[in-house]
Amino acid sequence: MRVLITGISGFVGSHLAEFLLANGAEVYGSIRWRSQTENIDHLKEKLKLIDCDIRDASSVEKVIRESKPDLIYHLAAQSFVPTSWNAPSETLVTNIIGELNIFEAVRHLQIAPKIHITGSSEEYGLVYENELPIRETNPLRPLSPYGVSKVAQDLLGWQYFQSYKLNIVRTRAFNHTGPRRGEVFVTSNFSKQIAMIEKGLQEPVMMVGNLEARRDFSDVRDVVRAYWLALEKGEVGEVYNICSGKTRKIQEVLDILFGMTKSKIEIKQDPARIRPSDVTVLQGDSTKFRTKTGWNPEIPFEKTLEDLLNYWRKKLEKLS
Ligand code: A2R
Repeated sequence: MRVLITGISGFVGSHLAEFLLANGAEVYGSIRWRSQTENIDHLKEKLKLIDCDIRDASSVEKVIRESKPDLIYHLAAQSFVPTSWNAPSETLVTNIIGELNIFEAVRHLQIAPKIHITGSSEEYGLVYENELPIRETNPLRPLSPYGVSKVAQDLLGWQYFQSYKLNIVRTRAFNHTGPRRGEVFVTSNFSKQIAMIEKGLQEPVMMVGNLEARRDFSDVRDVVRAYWLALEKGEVGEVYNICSGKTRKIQEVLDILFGMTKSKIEIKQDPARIRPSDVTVLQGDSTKFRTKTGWNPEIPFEKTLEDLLNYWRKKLEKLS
């Protein structure tokens, strides 16, 4: 089985690569010459990495021609919601045109890989209390340029399946975290700050944003297993939510992490961390996916946070 992962050097890409290698796949990955590769350095010997910028059609065609994939996991993206406010144009071009380039290359090369399109709960955006938990049929009312880009990716996947019968399965993953999560994401940011405080590299003051938001968290290792199952057992043309179905306040994330450190830490609100419009509650319903594939999340949230905190402790240890 030949598999291409775009954005393999990212957080999810590195975990998916680990999962696929452990399951005997031949793994190709797209990276850019300036990509940070620390997430996949431990796998480099086993991976076939090809230089590619997904905004460039010829570059995308080359990576697909060279890898001849049976499966494509399209993860490469501008993946961070706050950045999409500062760089909306780059977000839209990378996420939408990048995906278009993949579809067009597949058509042009006349191959028929299964393609996984990585959507997001941010597509749902504004959700009313009486719509919870969110099913795939919920209206899409994105509240950020990132959310809009993911809606467009999702609909483009639907359209290319309808128009050209490309074998596309779309998922909408809710929040996922774990070791190697970028430090701009809340769970990782809190964990890093605690590790810094423990080492005396930061005053014992935790900078926070909106602690009232409620999110539906899963472990990234459960999520990459879901992505695998989406192409194994999911139906082409369909879209599936991937989530735990349980929500936790961001305050609760902080409380769990504080329970894992001996440091006494003060909390301080940072206005820069409050978004222009934020989603209050995101709670998903993944019944459709579970019924189709038998997937269930297996890793408890406390274990996910513990592994993430230990990841940061180890990383700071290496740096010192
Ligand atoms: O920026 P880089 O060179 O470090 O690579 C990132 C890659 N990427 C690109 N690759 C090729 N051409 C581009 N123009 C381009 N822009 C970004 O996407 C990196 O390898 C990956 C994104 O990794 P993360 O930011 O860690 O995202 P994560 O959490 O792994 O998300 C994976 C997917 C995305 O579609 C998200 O929107 C979705 O899951 O939630």
